[in-house]
Parts: sequence; structure tokens; C-alpha cells
Amino acid sequence: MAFAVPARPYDFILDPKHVALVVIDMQRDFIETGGFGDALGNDVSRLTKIVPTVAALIALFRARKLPIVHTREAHRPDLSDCPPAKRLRGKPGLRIGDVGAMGRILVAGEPGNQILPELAPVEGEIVIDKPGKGMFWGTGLQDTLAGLGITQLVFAGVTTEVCVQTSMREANDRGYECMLVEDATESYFPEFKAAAIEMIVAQGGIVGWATPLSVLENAFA
Ligand code: C5J
Repeated sequence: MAFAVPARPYDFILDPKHVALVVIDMQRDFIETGGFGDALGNDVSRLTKIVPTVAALIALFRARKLPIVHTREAHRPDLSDCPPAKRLRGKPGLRIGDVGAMGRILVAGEPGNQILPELAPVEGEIVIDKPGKGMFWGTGLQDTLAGLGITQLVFAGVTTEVCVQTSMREANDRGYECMLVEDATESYFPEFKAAAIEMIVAQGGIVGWATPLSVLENAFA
């Protein structure tokens, strides 16, 4: 049965029969010391801190046998799905496909491209490699979600203002009701995270809703 989750800008009516969790890009290269994000000069400890919260959110959905989607930003080894405009914008030596400390950067199958072991998908969960920042382009995910009857998406992952927000906006345009779990997402730039959340909930929830994990847990209880 559907129930209300206190959220901004107003209650999100969550229907367990039609909801899925989407965990965006919790991959080693963005989060671990020595990975791609670190090599770019980012403070990855900001992202590391949300790992227990994301794990608890995954556990909440797993305990109720609700669908979970995990994404990775990942390109084919021949980079045929990486537009030159995307690759060439990177720093020389740290571009997509270059060899970094954890293998080829943002290339499927490389060590750095794997989801953190503590958040690893289990059998039956959906894992998609997305060549874009958004989760729909080039993935077939919309058909998969339609097949499961999913109309609502709860979001977590990194980074808030890039792949999370892009995916949420794409989903919103496709008619999904979307809610971001505020403390299960993070950015290398705190001001970007804060601004992204405000943009999502502004104007009556122009992109969707936002709430902390504790509130969602209480609503499920
Ligand atoms: C970025 C992502 N920031 N997962 N990717 O390039 O947000």
C-alpha cells in the first residue's frame, strides 16, 4: 500500500509496488583514494563518507525485495561510445581510456570502474553501464523499468550535480516521480550539492522531491 514520505517540497506518496532504487556511479574511480577523481585533485573523502548511508539505503530496499538499479559511468574498451567531444575535454594523460592508477579510466571491466565492494550488486539487481552522464542514453533502462512496472525512482549516488541530477532530470522528463535521498548523495563541491538539491525541489518540485534517509526509513517502518 502507498504511504506518505515527508519530503521537500511536500510529501512523496511512495507506492512499493511501483518504486525502484537507483544508485548512481558508486564506482572506485570516483570514490577511492588513488582513483581518477583523486587524480583530478578532488577531495574524495567527501564521497567516501556517504558509503554507510548508501549501504543502509540499499539494505532498506533489499529487505523489502524492491528493485535496485546500479549504474556505472563506463565506456566500451574501443571507446566507440565515447564522443570525441567528451574525451578531448579531459586533462591530457587523464582522459577517458587513458591508463590510470586503477586501470583504463571509465572503461568497462577495469578495476577502477567497479562498484565499491561494500555496495556491490547482488544477484537479481540491475546493473547498467552508461556512456553518458544520464542513465537512459544508450542503456535500454527505460524498457527494463517499464517491464517491471516502475513509475517511481528513489535516487542516491555521485555526483549530485552531474550524473545524479542528469539522470533525475531525464527520468522526470520521462514521467517518473523521483525522490533524492539527500544524505546518500555527494559532490566534490559542497556548494554544487546544495544548489542541485535546491534546483530539484524548487517551484513545487520541478524535478522531484528530496528527503534524508532517516525520514524514508521511518516512513517504511
Ligand atoms: C562525473 C558522475 N562527475 N558520476 N560523473 O563525471 O557524476
